[in-house]
Amino acid sequence: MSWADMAQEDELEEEEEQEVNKPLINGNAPTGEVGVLKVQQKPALPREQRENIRFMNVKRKKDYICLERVNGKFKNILDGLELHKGVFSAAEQKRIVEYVYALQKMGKNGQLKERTYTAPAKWMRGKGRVTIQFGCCYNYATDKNGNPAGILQTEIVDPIPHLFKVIIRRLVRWHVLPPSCVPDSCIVNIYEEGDCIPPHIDSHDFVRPFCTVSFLSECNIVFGSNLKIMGPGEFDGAAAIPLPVGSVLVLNGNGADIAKHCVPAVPSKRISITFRKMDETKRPIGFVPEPDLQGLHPWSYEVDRSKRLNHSKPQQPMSRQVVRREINTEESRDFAERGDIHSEPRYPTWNRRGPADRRRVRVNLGS
Ligand SMILES: O=C(O)CCC(=O)C(=O)O
Repeated sequence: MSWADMAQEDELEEEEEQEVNKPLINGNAPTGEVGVLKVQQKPALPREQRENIRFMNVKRKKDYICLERVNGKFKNILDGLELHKGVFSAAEQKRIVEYVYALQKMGKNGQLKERTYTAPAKWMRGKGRVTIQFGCCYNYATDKNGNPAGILQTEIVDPIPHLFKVIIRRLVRWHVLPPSCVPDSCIVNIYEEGDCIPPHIDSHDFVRPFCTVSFLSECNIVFGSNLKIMGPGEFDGAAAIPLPVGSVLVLNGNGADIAKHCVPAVPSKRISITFRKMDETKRPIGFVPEPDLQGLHPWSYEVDRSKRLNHSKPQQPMSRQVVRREINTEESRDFAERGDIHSEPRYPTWNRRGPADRRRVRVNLGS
């Protein structure tokens, strides 16, 4: 990784450091004046080691089960889903949300390309949400011009913003998305209270897996081979998965292709960003892949563990890269043996939460 790349990766963490280093204001100072209590120290560990620790602490759930009869056979319709919790810290979420608001403002002011920003013409419960698309223009359903659902290859939208590329790089480095599936498009969904996304299966103009990152408030995403519309923004399905803020839901396998998914009318404002890689034959005409999203590699767990143990030693970016490459070779062998390119240490099984959302769905698969 070059110094320039390291500087970019720093960006999400920078916000966190600023929060930690903020002076604490003492409103009860004896003179009635505002006093500074103390200035907190910079975190003792270098940034990279802090990031390693956070990476190692991501909680991953990959064992979702919900059996439904599909074409006469029982299938686990949630097979292939993964929830990665704690991928973005509170400070990082704040930074991303503020950036989304800035984009929304630009969209409203006509400062983004016409098809980048879309807002419902008139707000009605259960009728859509604000969307901001980058990389490609995507139609969820056949539009009024008769264009079918999928990527509109002749429409132009803005390219993926820098901050979202920083997010993408983390998703690959932290083993959330495989390096074979580096997203080259994304869609920001801004849900006001009562907004929803109706039942759908993502178009195969996008390869699998793809993922969605959650911000601002937790809500359920509902899955089922047959999702019923119960009312405006109300849907009934076989399974509901709570999406905590700062988490990433990865959709693959049956969870992406057999089960439909939807987000029923949200109880409070929420933002999600869905990251997807386009099928190369479906890219917009003239699309040029982003050079700074090429050649990304997941971190090696082995190197990270040994670095943590040796964190008193000075870090040399060049030698680090060499070591990582060597260990990565072993790691790939290890992964190949287990037949799991998306592998990681095993985590204890999560506690199951009771069926909290019985009214709408039969199973709630919270942690
Ligand atoms: O908001 C979400 O979490 C889901 C978004 C989604 O399904 C989509 O963008 O296709």
